[in-house]
Amino acid sequence: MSTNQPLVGIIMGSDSDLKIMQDAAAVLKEFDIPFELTIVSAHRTPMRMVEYATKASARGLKAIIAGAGGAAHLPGMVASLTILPVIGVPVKSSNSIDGWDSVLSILQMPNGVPVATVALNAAKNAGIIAAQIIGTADKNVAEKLKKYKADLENAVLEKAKGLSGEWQNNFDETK
Ligand code: RP5
Repeated sequence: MSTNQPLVGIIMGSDSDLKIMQDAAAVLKEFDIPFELTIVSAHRTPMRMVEYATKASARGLKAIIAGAGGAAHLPGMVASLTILPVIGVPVKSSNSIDGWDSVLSILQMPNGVPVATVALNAAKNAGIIAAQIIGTADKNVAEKLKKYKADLENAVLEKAKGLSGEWQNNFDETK
């Protein structure tokens, strides 16, 4: 990609979320998509959250990945303040009981204000969704996504082939 203007914003409620959220950044790096990453807390820095969300679109971002744990209000509140797609990452944090609190806080949004919620701690998938959003308008990213999918498929086919010698696998052996 030719510009360094961030297209995806990765935000999280605390630096303690970074060990999970860095997986989203790694995907965007892999797809060569410019991004920014910072801490925005819905509860501890509410005014910063409002400023971030309300200015995100005008600043050129195309999607926001928001991660938080426990009473995880950041993704939903950001979604309420922007027309950009918001991808929510529930984090199993130190203040999360078992992860379900984070999942449900992000998942159970009211009609009209969706957050595209990935699985618990699944920041990698959030990065892939963001890449897919960017890929709708960028053919280089779209090509990388096609290759990524093909690599996933080939990895499984190789594993299946590896099993065939030791285990009965009529499905592949008759091909
Ligand atoms: C949430 O509280 C954050 O997103 C984090 O997951 C959790 C714990 O934050 P710290 O107490 O570690 O800063 O708001």
